[in-house]
Amino acid sequence: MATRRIQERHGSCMSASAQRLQGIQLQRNRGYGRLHCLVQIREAEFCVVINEVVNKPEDIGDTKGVDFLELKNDCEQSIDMTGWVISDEDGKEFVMGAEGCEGKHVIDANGYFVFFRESDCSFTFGFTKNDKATLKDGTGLVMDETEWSEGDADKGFSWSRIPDGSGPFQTSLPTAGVQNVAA
Ligand SMILES: [Ca+2]
Repeated sequence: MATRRIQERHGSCMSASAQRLQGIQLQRNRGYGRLHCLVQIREAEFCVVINEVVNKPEDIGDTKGVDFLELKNDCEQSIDMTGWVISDEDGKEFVMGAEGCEGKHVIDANGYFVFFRESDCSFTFGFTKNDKATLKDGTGLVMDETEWSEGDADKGFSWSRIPDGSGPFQTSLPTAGVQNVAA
């Protein structure tokens, strides 16, 4: 599975736009250049995961009772997620960096990025008690996905990775923009 995804990524890398390849220096030696590009893309894109989802919120701090989805970047470089997509089980989609939101979806190195439902430049569809969140990059490849059912994240709780970025999803306490906390 891992090999297949890397090969797909290689192909998308070689056909990507100049903007997408910003910061990547292809070498004159084509063989080396392809390898270099492959490594950079993989490093950049597998850094970001879905870290937390809240679908039946209560007013907690600044979250004000809205669904939210938190991404986590586990790498030492910021990543421009323009063109990336968040969707739910029904296939409703939100595309980052669309008109009016250019440059607003950059996740800091080792940082969090939180989308509050119906905030500026965020998703507008709602997550339900039985649902799924998917994160895709600009080429349509799935970066991360999580699915939950009733009882996993009841009102007042969230569905998040413990520990952040790498652990399995479990019932947790809502922690928008900060480290996850088990329930
Ligand atoms: Ca969190």
